Amino acid sequence: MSKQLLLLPLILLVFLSFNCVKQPQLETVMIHSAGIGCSHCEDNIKKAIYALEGVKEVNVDVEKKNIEVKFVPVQTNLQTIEITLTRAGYDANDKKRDPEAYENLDECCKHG
Ligand SMILES: [Cu+2]
Repeated sequence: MSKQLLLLPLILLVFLSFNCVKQPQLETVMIHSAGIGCSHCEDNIKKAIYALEGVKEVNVDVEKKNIEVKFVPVQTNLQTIEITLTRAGYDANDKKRDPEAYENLDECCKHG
């Protein structure tokens, strides 16, 4: 058997194991929350969402009141993230904030 023929399965094996450790495909969602008003809101939101399993990245646009979340789809989903936001005192798309959580926010974060 030639050397080349022996090398082929080895190359295939390396290639396959590379595919196995490949990062899972992330899903990106955009959530609108009218309650975002200052950088303190940004901290609150990041803290709450990063606590969820599978969340890889959270970006808050305070001016546009948008939250971009990147996550592993098998570990969490949009609905879970939205509910987490409402429990932190913030509206999330069409879901209304938890009034009690809102009352517990710092005064600077109560934007009506
Ligand atoms: Cu705030």
